[in-house]
Amino acid sequence: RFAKLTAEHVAFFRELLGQDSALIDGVDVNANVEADLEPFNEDWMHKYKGQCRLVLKPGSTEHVSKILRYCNEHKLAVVPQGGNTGLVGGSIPVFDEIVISMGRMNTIHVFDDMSGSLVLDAGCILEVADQYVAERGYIFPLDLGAKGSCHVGGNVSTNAGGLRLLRYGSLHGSVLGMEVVLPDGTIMDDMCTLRKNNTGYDLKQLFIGAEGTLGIVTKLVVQCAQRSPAVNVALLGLESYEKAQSAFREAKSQLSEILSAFELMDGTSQRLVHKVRGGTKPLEDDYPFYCLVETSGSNSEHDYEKLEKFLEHVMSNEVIADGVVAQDATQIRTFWSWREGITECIGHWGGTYKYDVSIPLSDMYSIVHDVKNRLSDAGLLGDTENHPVVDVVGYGHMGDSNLHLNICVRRYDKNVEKMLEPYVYEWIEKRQGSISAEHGLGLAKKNYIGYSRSETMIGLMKQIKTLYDPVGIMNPYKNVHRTNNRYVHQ
Ligand code: FAD
Ligand code: 2HG
Ligand code: ZN
Repeated sequence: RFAKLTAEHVAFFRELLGQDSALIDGVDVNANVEADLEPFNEDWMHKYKGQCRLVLKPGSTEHVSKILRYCNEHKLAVVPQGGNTGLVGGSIPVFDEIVISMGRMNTIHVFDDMSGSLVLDAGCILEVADQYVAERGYIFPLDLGAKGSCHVGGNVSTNAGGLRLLRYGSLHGSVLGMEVVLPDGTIMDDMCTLRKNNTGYDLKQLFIGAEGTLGIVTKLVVQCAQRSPAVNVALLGLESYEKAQSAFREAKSQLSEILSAFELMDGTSQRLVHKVRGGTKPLEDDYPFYCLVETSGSNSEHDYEKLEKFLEHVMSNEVIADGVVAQDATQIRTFWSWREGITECIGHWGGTYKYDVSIPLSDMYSIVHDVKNRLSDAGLLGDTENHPVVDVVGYGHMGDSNLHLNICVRRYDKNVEKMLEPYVYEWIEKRQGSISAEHGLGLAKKNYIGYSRSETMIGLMKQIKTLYDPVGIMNPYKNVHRTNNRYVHQ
């Protein structure tokens, strides 16, 4: 239903963008740009591959507007791309959609050091934005392992949760304003810098988590928080998942307002990180579970004392088997690296099947046991090359009831996939969980939305999609667009 890209289309874009470096033209068969196109056609996990022949790199909102208007009129499908670190294939074309890469739009415009509001382009790298506000005593309200590459526009479009949602809340709360280009080229300017604005429907909310299916986010206003001068981190070793739950309860009650992260890592994930990276483990012995507890407050001594007291309490009550508080900033970074490094390390053997799920805490980890047993019983998990599955790991944002179930494989394999899907989704549905806590639907989960959303809601989502994007050019084949409500059992 889309038009095929021609040299004439490319000529229009070339003239609009005005410089050769602002586009990669693979429509011209003599251009020899295969290697240049490749990074835009492949995702971070090397799992999804597209066949895009044209990458456009707009330098301004006006460019984005003119590109989309033209594409809409000529029925050319597009995929917005930020840092391309998404984990559900949302940023990769399925066929030959045009990639609109946002990296050139990376200006930080204004920071108000009274209110903490930051105005910046969607293509700014998260870490750069955080560094900018750090120099002014503030913190960007989102942090995640891909911060060195992901864009703030990509973060908002996936509604990324990250490591400190527990403290700073979701982007639905901290994004104050937004500029978006709609598929027909209309610029929606809602660059409000105020915290309160109940004037009619809050339209920007629709674009938070829309995964580039409704428009292209070009600018943002983000509410940043005061950066805490005192950050402390403790690492706990625990004998069971039940004990991890008790530790979380205690942390909330004893650390209350200074608690800024509570992350869970199972023993398998830490074994795999150690196998890949080596190094000295923060705790001497191995445990089935680890928790990383972070506090952020204003009084270093007082916070440190509080954290030590908490540690003594959970240790003397045998909630934890061992625990250690980081002694300096370097050790804090080291402790975090055992958590943030998991995603990269577990991909080391070839690939990972990823399930990013929300489940009530009491049940959260049992899915890891059930999946592991299922794959073992099927003879798919083992130590030899003949076994596609290396291991099954569970970790994540315990403070938000968000588990990352990862099946670490030597190769992507249809037999493994059949054992996992729809089994995992059915498991989650039975417990009223969510099949996508923070990574989105993308291509990976678009057919499974019915496990977490009712038919009525899916119907409304489709109406919204049709209203905003009647021609359907925005990131087609992803999210709710033209999908079945429910996976059909083979
Ligand atoms: P991309 O991958 O480029 O795009 C993601 C989606 O957004 C796509 O559908 C794309 O079309 C759309 N999009 C991108 N930019 C725009 C725009 N300007 N306008 C409209 N649509 C756009 N996620 C979490 O939630 N929490 C984590 O803790 C976390 N940790 C991660 C750690 C690692 C090591 C990695 C690799 C990923 C992690 N992620 C995490 C996944 C996460 O979704 C992304 O890292 C990030 O939010 C995506 O940003 P990006 O700029 O790379 O977007
Ligand atoms: C994290 O919390 C990210 O580290 C990535 O959301 C999770 O790799 C994953 O499955
Ligand atoms: Zn996560």
